[in-house]
Amino acid sequence: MIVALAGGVGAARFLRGLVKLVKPEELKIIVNTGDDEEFYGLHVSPDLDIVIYTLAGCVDEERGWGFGDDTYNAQGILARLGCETWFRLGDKDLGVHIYRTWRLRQGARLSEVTREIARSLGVEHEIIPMTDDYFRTFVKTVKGEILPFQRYFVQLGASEDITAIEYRGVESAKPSEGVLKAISRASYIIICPSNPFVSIGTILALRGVRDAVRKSTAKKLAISPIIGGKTIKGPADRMMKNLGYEVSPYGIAKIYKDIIDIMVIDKQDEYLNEKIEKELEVKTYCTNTIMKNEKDSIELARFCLRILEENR
Ligand code: FO1
Repeated sequence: MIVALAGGVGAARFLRGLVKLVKPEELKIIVNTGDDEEFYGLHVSPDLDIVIYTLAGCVDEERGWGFGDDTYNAQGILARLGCETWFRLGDKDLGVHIYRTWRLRQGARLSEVTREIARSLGVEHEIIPMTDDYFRTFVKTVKGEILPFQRYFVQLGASEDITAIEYRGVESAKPSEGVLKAISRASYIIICPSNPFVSIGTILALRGVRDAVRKSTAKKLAISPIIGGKTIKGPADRMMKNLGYEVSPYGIAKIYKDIIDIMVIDKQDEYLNEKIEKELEVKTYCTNTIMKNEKDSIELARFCLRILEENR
């Protein structure tokens, strides 16, 4: 069985390839919920939705989030009513958030509701929120403001340097049911190309998770979200620089050093192979990691599965 740890767009683009090669019963996808936020009283789970919509084939391909063919009538009215609309929620997307909020208020767990949403959109692979409990990522900017992640990322456009990342709820939030067991029983663990702090770092920060990954006998592989000193999407590059890490696959390997056996990096960064292998003792492989279409995603997933098998 394979366990994948996932954030938003980068992870979803990798997973759309992986699901073409791995049967539903052989894969569990554990997704970050630190970016979750309330808008208009509705519970929005951006990374869960990004992964679900992508695997369901209904995501907006260009943006990587939201439905591809959505309209914004509800937010048009909300704007007239004087509400903030900087976080774009389409009409179809709002339908999902209304359903999620309604079911949570009925007492359902986020993991149950996620299963219902995924199934109804035709996703067969298992998508598990990292926790059913309250957990929120906050970012402290150089100006001293402490902002919820979406305010920093979307409203501010991640335009300010940060000094710290805070995980609210981390002391009490438990990994959702089955997460620790899946990690300890997995043959392979794949860390998707996601932000190491606000996507994967949140999952690993949950009680027992980093330890479970470290102790698991699975072969563990991470795909670098940093390519040629930058991220394709999101603030990982800026955050790494601000927090004192080298903005490169070497910096990523350093963050995961204790929990991975293998790093997959882009061809552009091939010159770092030796440094990662020698200094960090993490086996490193190069390939194209830029996923412009489904074919690229399948090729990268096939590459990762092949090297995991070779290293078994
Ligand atoms: N990202 C944006 O840059 N602007 C938006 O208005 C926005 C809305 C949005 C709505 C639903 C959803 O599921 C995701 C959305 N995202 C938006 C993406 C999201 O902010 C981030 O990409 C993730 O949280 C980071 O993985």
